[in-house]
Amino acid sequence: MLTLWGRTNSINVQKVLWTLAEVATPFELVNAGREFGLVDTPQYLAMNPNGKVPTLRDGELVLWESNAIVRYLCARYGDATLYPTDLAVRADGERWMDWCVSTVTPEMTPLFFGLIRTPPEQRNQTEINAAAIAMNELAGMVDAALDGRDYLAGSAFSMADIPLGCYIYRWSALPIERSRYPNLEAWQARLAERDAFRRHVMLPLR
Ligand SMILES: N[C@@H](CCC(=O)N[C@@H](CS)C(=O)NCC(=O)O)C(=O)O
Repeated sequence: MLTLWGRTNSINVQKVLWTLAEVATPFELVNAGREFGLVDTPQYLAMNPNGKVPTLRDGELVLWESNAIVRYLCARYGDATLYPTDLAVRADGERWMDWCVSTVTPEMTPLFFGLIRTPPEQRNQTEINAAAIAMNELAGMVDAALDGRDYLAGSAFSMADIPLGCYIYRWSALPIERSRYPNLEAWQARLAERDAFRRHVMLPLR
């Protein structure tokens, strides 16, 4: 049985919970991180020296970095569309997964923490405003990429949709000004048809 360490309100853990539900693989969740602690214990640090969640164990394999876990689960337990066997389709999708970490996460982190986890009187409104403008532009790039295609890597739902799906949901639920992006909204509506997405990602922000 697989073991996942994490907490259900962590976006990086949500990616993994969503993926595990897509591949319908049983697992045990061990609460870890923030209020649950555990991540600074020697036992946990021996598995994940970052002291962060998520961490996944599958037999001998212990894995951290949420996107690496998503890729692994899709390759190991998914099918030829979830982990595309066509290398061009896979590369297309992997590009969006990497872009999510390198480009979207640095804007979404101050936005989410500033608005959801920081009391109003302690907020850095200048930082929040700048991140909101940057995120709106990035969302526009995703909207343009989705013009004429249903999913990020083409016509089928794949692992590529998971990390950005989590971030775009959060962005769309934040109390900020956003442009209307029809392709992006249609893609979100498609994701919202998936039980796994609704169960693990479409949750109140906290
Ligand atoms: N790049 C890492 C980031 C991991 C990360 O920053 N996790 C956050 C939660 S989203 C964390 O562990 N925060 C500290 C905690 O929960 O105690 C990944 O994608 O897995």
